[in-house]
Amino acid sequence: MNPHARGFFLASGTAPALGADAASTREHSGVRAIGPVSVSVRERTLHPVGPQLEVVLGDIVTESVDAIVNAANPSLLGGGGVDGAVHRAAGPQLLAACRELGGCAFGDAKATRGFNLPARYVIHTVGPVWQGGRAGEARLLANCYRRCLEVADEIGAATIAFPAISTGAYGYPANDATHIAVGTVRGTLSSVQSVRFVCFDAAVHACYEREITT
Ligand code: AR6
Repeated sequence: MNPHARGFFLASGTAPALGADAASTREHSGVRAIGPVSVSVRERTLHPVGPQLEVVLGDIVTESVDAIVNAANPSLLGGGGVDGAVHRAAGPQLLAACRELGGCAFGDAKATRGFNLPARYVIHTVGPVWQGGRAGEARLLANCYRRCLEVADEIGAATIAFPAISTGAYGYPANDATHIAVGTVRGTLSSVQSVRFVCFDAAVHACYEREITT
């Protein structure tokens, strides 16, 4: 049967030339007809597992996503950088909500509502302080991204925006941090559909652009 006559599409997303022979199309490695267009099929062999990734330059507090991630400290009671911006934009109720959480360990993550932010939730995570790279910093940073995605699943957040955790006051080299951020998000199974990496400066943005296209 000619799949195109029945409104079939190719899982690779590549439209065949009109009139292409269906049998020869099936013979192309990695390309096969998988069903009518009205049916949504997730083909693991053809669609990489994981959310859609985007890199943007901007201020994370303006992001209209289900959850933004805050690069916090273990007290969860505010600070500078992203943390300061998030608390200012969310308003004083955020601090009150954070007090209820009783702090957060390095590499862990906890959620609050977003209050005055466009984002519905804030996922607070605590990245490692850079100490030269031999104090388990890479593992802790990967844990942050993994835990944020787990928490996003728990609260039903399908769209999420991350800052470049630990690359500011905590001193993590941006190149290495970016590699861990993108690699961990790509390698973590979750229900999150869209991840935006929001960079505040051009140098970090360039790192992400490079990383995401490799
Ligand atoms: N939106 C997006 N990214 C931002 C923003 C913003 N509004 N502001 C800064 N960045 P940092 P850390 C970038 O220092 O290194 C706080 O005091 C920034 O350019 O916010 O994890 C906490 O309370 C950098 O690339 O977080 C902790 O004590 C990245 O976000 C400590 O800083 C992270 O910078 C956490 O340090």
